Amino acid sequence: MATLKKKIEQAYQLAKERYAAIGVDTDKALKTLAGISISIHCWQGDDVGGFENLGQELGGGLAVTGNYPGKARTPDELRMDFQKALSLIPGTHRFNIHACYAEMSGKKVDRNELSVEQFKNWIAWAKQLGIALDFNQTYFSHPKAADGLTLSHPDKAIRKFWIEHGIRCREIGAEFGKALGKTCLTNLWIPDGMKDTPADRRGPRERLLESLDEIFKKKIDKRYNVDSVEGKLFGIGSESYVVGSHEFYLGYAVSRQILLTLDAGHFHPTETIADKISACLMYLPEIALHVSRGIRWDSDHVVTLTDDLQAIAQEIVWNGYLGRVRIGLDYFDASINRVAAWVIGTRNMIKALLLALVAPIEKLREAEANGDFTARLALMEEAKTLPFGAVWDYYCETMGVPVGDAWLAEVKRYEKDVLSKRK
Ligand code: RNT
Ligand code: ZN
Repeated sequence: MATLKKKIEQAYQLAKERYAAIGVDTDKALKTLAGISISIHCWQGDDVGGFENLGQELGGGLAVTGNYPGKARTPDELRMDFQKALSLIPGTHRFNIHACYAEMSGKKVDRNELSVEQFKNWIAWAKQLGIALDFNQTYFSHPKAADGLTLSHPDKAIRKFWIEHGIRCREIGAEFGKALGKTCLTNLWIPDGMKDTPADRRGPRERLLESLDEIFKKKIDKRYNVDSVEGKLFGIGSESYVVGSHEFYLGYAVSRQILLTLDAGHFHPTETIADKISACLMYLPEIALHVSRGIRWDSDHVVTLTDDLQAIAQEIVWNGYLGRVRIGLDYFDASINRVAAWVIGTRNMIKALLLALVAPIEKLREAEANGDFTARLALMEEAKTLPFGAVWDYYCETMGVPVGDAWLAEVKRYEKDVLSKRK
């Protein structure tokens, strides 16, 4: 009887022939796939808690639901959990941390005074793993953001505090980039908005624009850090008005030539970000994504292999945008095993990219160019049942990670040995 490894290889050979018949080179697709890094968000590991211990509830209109046992309580636990997740995900990926994951080592350092000091353990760890880091300013879960306003706050002193925070984080991002040899993306999202109909939509936007210009005034070497701004439609407590809306930031990013972050959960429920990618990239050199899955609202569910996800991957791959789209994940589910949540969402993102890479895009384009929309639709539908699973299994096997649901047993073991002992 052939070993499992042998069977996976045999299945791959058959699949490879099948794909070759429609002009798709699966070996080449897998090579490309291995070069794609996903920026995996730290905050799935501890329900967006962070380590500042300000005694502050999660703020900024963000909500995590669920109380599955075993969440990371310390930076070391978070690092350990993430390493477990990484061992079950094929490829080399990035870790995306928030400013509130600073390690204070006994000192109390407020957000406007943070420096690389508080992140040196993160850097050392990333270096040891050979991964890159991304970064985010934290404009929530803080007394000075308790009223849900930060960079657009009417109080100048509060704005100043948050402007300082913005600058400090860009400096820290640059240190990440320098230390790890991979450009850090520092992503700015603020919760600012209003629960009920505002009388003044203009003032806060003018103040936000001014604050952002202050933050981005300091020139930082683009080899080390690049900046992005992330808009949103609404949040909890900001249902009627969000200062940093999509249009606001699209205009801002284009006029300042910085990156724009499109979060899949930040638009109307039936609006998807896939179609926005090629439009934004007409005017921006690079964009960033927060791939998420909103259910009825920006609920940040674990990313699954939906049509939406596949459409996002197709837009990136088919348009040749792999070098211009920084793919990041953004979800937080506290109702299931958090390591599993990382693994499921990231493996799905990678699967979606692989599906796009092995699609018969040449044939689809040809049909479209010939005005043969019948063939385009027929080929797209037939492609859905090609032996993709065999290619994916082979990828996992050759990348040294569990094939199929074998990773789940690993996570269960980790839960039993480690997570369940956390009280
Ligand atoms: C909030 C934004 C933002 C956050 C993280 C924690 O709606 O999506 O990206 O999820 O910064
Ligand atoms: Zn986001």
